[in-house]
Amino acid sequence: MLNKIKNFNLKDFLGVDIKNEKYALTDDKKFGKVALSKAPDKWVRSTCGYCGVGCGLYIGVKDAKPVYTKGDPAHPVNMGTLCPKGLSEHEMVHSENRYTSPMIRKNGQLVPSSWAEVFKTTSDKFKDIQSIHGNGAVAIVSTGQLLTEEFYTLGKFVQLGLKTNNYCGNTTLCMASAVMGYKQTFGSDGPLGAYEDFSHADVIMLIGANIADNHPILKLHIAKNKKITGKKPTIIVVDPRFSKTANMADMYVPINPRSDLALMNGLCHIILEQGWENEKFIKDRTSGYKEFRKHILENYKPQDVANITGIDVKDLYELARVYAKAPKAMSAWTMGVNQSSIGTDTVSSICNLALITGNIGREGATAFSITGQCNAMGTRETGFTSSLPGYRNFASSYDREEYATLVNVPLEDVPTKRGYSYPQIIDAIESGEIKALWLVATNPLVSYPDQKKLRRALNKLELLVVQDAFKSETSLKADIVFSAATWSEKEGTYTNSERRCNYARKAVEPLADTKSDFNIVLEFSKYFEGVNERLYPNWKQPRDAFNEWKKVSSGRLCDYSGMSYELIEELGGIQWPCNEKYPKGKARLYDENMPCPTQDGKAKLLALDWLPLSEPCNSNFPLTLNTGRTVEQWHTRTKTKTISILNDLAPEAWIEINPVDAKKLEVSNGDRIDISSIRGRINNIIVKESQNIRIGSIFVPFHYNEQLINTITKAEFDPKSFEPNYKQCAVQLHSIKVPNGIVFQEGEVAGVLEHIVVKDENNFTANTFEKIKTTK
Ligand SMILES: Nc1nc2c(c(=O)[nH]1)N[C@H]1C(S)=C(S)[C@@H](COP(=O)(O)OP(=O)(O)OC[C@H]3O[C@@H](n4cnc5c(=O)[nH]c(N)nc54)[C@H](O)[C@@H]3O)O[C@H]1N2
Ligand SMILES: Nc1nc2c(c(=O)[nH]1)N[C@H]1C(S)=C(S)[C@@H](COP(=O)(O)OP(=O)(O)OC[C@H]3O[C@@H](n4cnc5c(=O)[nH]c(N)nc54)[C@H](O)[C@@H]3O)O[C@H]1N2
Ligand code: SF4
Ligand SMILES: [Mo]
Repeated sequence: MLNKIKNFNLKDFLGVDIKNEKYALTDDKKFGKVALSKAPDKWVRSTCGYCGVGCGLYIGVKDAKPVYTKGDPAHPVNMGTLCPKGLSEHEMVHSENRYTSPMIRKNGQLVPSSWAEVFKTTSDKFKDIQSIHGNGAVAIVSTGQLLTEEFYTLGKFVQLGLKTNNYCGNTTLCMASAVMGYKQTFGSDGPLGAYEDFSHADVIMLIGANIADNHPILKLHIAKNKKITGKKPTIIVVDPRFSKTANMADMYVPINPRSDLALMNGLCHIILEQGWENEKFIKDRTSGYKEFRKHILENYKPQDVANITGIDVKDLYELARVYAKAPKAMSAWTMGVNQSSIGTDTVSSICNLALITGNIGREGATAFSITGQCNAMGTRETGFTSSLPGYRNFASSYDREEYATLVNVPLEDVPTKRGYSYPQIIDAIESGEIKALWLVATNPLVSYPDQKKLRRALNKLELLVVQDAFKSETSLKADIVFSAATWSEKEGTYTNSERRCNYARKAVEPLADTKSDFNIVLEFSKYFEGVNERLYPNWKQPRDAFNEWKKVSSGRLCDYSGMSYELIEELGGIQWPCNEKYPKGKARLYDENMPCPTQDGKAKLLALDWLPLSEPCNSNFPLTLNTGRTVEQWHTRTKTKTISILNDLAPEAWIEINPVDAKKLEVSNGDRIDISSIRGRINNIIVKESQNIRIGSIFVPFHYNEQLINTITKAEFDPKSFEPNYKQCAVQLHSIKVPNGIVFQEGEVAGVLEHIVVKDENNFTANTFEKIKTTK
């Protein structure tokens, strides 16, 4: 790869004479491929700020504004390519939806203010509340979308400055189950694999991950596989919905909603029964095998698993054979797995399957959690939410002492336990225990489940502070807005799904009276006596935070000590750990030479159980609601709704519904219907008939405030990770002709796809979808 990078001619690609071909800024104006009026004055090398893939790009700047983005051909993640969001990213920076100054609520109206006024008002109120109700009465919820330097600086301020441990992030809505699953299996968080595993695996099993829409650039690494291995990998897609990604599959597994844990246990059962396991690997590298084996053989018999998952016994055998017999098999998952009330255990069950077949720590053999936001990893590592910085354990006095010494704070300042998680914070606001909430780069009034409960809680707050770059639904309800700078206006690092730390250069100055999140925290801390001097001695720029983070992470699993901004740029990002032993980083964790961070250095095989849905369909709410994303929109659309090339393609929400169910409602494509659950109702959503969705299920994207699907989703959380069960709840649909919705006949249940679908030769057989039926 490095050779390829060196040989690549950037000049030909960009059509500009870049002075330093490796990672240059240029002010050359000769642009062959760009209209002269749009030709940037300079190109600045940076990183995409949307998703966890972490693509390298160049930002074209003209008249001090970002006007262009181009994929960085020298970057090993995307090799010059960008997805539609990356390609239009410059457009959001100057959208009309940006804040241009801090805001304060006066006489019920949000009006422009000064930094001095918002900092003074907020700090006075925080101090007031903390002196009356205790430090914990101020809570903070942040995000996976700041730079690592910003997370580290913010976390330090919250825990060691404000001294509240009621600190969590929107990552709890997203990656928390992967974190806790990795922790309980391997002893620490940390995605095991690398993107190049997609290029080397014989079998790639994607579970609840619709990469075609949500991580499109990963497909490039799958596309390289045939070139490298000489044959096409077998792609297995496990998803109750025939997603765009399922179109790429050789084997599509139409699993019943949220039955993945049972599927994994069932596959393990067959593998153990058939003797297909890797005995040596199990003996040398895992613990807990005896108990695990007994549990699986006794409780997950193929017929029982078939009943739970809706996958035929013979198909289960075929799937187990294909995975177990592959020299290199990898699994990768995202929200179809994490966002469940048994998400943590489902993650560990995927790891169990990889462990008993020895598919860990080798090229092409891994159990890989794909991250969502651009810097979900950064916040996981720098910590202060579910762990102390550097994956240190709150409960370990050694870890606390080491951290206190490294950053020169009194030991008693370091929290001894995790505070409330995100949903617990919302509960504590509702019960009156928490009085002030500071939200940083997250928009819960669209993204949080069970909006009625959330709104009840937010109404009880004495102070809501929102730090956002855009006019989000939540910031418009705030008492105070800290107007943030955003991507391209600030400098620092993002760490992607494969633990690759990428450098994002600042290309332009922050818009109007906005400040980078780093500067906001640094300056706000000055309003608390002695805090700035104590926590940030002589800090002026993100590099100061990065240097401390290098020190704090040194010797830990997520070791950044060998990195520098310069080396990161030179190598096209660096995968941690990076230290004396691995000066250029390390592609994958837990290979033969790297024990797991458990007591015995081995990974744990865990005996885990599937649980049925807590809200199964019933006669009033006979359908299962699945929610998720589309390629054109980003989350709550603060960044994408003003970009016409994206928004025009997906301007409003829709209900994806099987034609059989549409017929029952007497509706067809383009009609509008209502949707309800026990928690609420939303009106007038457009119908999109599709064979891709099974009978008895519907899919609605969650991006749209105008058709707010989180009014309907359930506030049910995984007890280990606190992640919401966003992907399944019971709903009804109402059309004009059938206002009371679908009624099932006596004994009739929602249908399933009859068989696992295997691609013959090049394509799915034409009758694939004829197999969809309603079972009686
Ligand atoms: N365009 C775009 N890209 C994004 C984002 C975005 O908003 N827009 N967001 C980013 C973020 S933060 C994240 S977290 C990722 C999310 O990326 P993904 O996880 O790929 O996204 P989702 O659409 O939420 O859900 C993935 C799939 O899970 C399936 N699913 C539902 N229930 C089940 C189940 O019970 N079992 C299985 N196996 N599958 C199930 C759904 O049908 C869906 O196809 O995307 C990132 N990339
Ligand atoms: N029903 C349902 N709900 C879901 C999901 C689902 O699949 N189904 N997925 C969940 C998941 S995985 C996620 S990650 C969440 C995402 O949910 P949110 O975190 O609420 O989504 P975003 O729209 O990304 O919010 C980020 C906010 O940060 C602001 N922002 C952008 N750049 C900056 C910056 O540089 N600084 C600051 N201070 N602010 C900035 C944006 O304007 C935006 O308001 O949604 C969750 N909600
Ligand atoms: S795949 Fe993700 S990181 Fe890459 S360009 Fe698209 S949004 Fe940006
Ligand atoms: Mo996410």
